[in-house]
Amino acid sequence: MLASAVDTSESSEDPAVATARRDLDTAKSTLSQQERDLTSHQEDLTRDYGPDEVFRSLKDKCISTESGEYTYELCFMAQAKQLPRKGGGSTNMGNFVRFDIVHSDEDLPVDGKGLGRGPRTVLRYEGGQGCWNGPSRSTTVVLACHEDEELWKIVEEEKCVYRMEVGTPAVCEKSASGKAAVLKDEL
Ligand code: MAN
Repeated sequence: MLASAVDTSESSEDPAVATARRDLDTAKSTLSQQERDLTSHQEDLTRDYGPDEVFRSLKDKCISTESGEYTYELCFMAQAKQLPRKGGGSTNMGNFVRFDIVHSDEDLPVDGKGLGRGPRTVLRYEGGQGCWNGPSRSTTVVLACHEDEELWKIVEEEKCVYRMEVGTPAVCEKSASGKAAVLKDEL
């Protein structure tokens, strides 16, 4: 009896089957990536980006400034941090929890980098790193109209309770032409 000329071992899979198997693997990984993207877009749509979604443009944006021994970093709708200038680990000053409004009653400095008078939008950050013998760190970020994002001022009002003053075009009133206009203080 003649030996069969056909090799039936698995290693010599028909090339068409091997191609189909590869295509299937690629399609599966594309599908799972798209499922992850879908979940993240769905989550994004249910998040609060404030009145008229004006804060959507600030998503994933961070600004920072140096003050005392720290660099302070603020990521809009995310987290506020203290980074020691000498190096070392950062301290979480709170995670964004909600929008709020406070009434400001201050003279505007000559350079315009301040809160002025009137209702001002606030971003509240809570549940940061625990303070020794105290509460977990929290930060109130008061926003005022400015041509770009700038962290003007940072104060620790009480131990582990911080307040930042920040300029951003996101809170400027729209003029008739739809362009951002600097808010004028009313007496
Ligand atoms: C660190 C900083 C300070 C804070 C103290 C509290 O040094 O987060 O802002 O006052 O811890 O122990």
